[in-house]
Amino acid sequence: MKVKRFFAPTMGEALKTVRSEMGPDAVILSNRRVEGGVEIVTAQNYDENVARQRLGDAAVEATNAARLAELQADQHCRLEDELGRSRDRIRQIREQRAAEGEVVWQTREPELKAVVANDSLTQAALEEMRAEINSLRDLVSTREQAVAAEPVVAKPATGAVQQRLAERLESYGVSGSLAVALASNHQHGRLEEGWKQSLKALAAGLRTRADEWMDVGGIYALAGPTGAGKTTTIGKLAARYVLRHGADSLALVTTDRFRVAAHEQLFVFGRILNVPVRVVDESHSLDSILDELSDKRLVLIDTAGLTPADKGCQQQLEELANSYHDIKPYLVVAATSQPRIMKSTWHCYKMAGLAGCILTKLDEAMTLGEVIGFAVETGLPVAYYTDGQKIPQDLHPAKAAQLVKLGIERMKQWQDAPVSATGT
Ligand SMILES: Nc1nc2c(ncn2[C@@H]2O[C@H](COP(=O)(O)OP(=O)(O)OP(=O)(O)O)[C@@H](O)[C@H]2O)c(=O)[nH]1
Ligand SMILES: [Mg+2]
Repeated sequence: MKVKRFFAPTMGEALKTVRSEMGPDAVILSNRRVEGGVEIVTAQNYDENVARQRLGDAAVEATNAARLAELQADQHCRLEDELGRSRDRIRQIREQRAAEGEVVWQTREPELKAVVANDSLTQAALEEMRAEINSLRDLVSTREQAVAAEPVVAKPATGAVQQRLAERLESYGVSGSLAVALASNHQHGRLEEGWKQSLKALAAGLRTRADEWMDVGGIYALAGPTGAGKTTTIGKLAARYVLRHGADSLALVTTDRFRVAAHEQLFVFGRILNVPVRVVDESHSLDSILDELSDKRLVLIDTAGLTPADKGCQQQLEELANSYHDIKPYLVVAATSQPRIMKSTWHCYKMAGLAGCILTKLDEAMTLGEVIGFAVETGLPVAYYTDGQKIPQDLHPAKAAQLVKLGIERMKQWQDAPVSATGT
């Protein structure tokens, strides 16, 4: 796992450099505005277990994936800054020595003695600096060696009840590490009490939005992998809005000019609902379109589902990140996608400054713990969830307790299902 920090005047430039130096699969650990531009910390071959072990004791603070990435980025910046400071001090000492050498050349014996004494002092300081740098290097390499040598998953020792609780949580669908973390909070009592307590903790960790987009208005962009349900969800949101507030104050925009007939589906929604649909292309920038739509109360932006490696994907994210309009990007995550894919998508899209997420295809998933755990671990507030193809009926504002309960029902449904002939 290689971590690297980048600075650039704009987010767009930073992302370009990241892509060219780190490749398309680099994940963004953190991004923030700094004086004169932005700072992005990225990682190649990012692995949460490795990150956790590199952090050592500091990893206890990493209660979720988002915090873990932040701590990893902080650690990298701190070590890099320390190394930079040590290098500066060595350079200063070298310059000082060179200057003193000049003086020595011109002095007589007593002065020479003094300079020699002085020189041995600077020599000692130099040695000290070298030792400092070496110890920092050792610190980094020892951690890397330890990571390579140790088995990656280090489950804390748990009692029998905690162990069974963690197993049950895993069959609910949450990741092994989240299951262990939840189970380890259950210190005393029976399995059923621990189960209830863990589900409560899961619901408490699941952030949802109290307000509805329909009521607060604004500009919302739906981003995410191909087939996640972005366009269908825009159709559902648009229909829900028109039913409540009419069609006059709503507009749809798409940034998808990369695929043939990409806008068709959105234009169909626009025609049915009598809502304008605008397309971002070479002659119409996203900002100019949003300027024209400034009288609309709600603007929904659809994006193309492209793979992170695709140039168009980066272009779209830059458009969202660099816009001077207050766009709130939401990640659309299908409950049917693999947890690893959910996480890597999040790492890729968070450079757009994600405001939250929408969970789709809950009706198709065998268990919901994966997608619920994803929202808990990333800390992304869930605005809506969808559980079918019907427009707009299958769109619902997210409520934490209700989602966790749906997950229990789904788990029971599969546990109670008769085992099929092929499944035995
Ligand atoms: N069962 C089910 N299907 C859904 C749901 N949401 C979307 N779909 C279906 O998933 C398929 C893909 O949905 P789209 O809305 O086209 O996905 P997208 O994210 O816009 O895809 P791209 O434009 O290719 O990036 C369609 O067949 C939708 O009907 C859902 O909640 N449940
Ligand atoms: Mg689409």
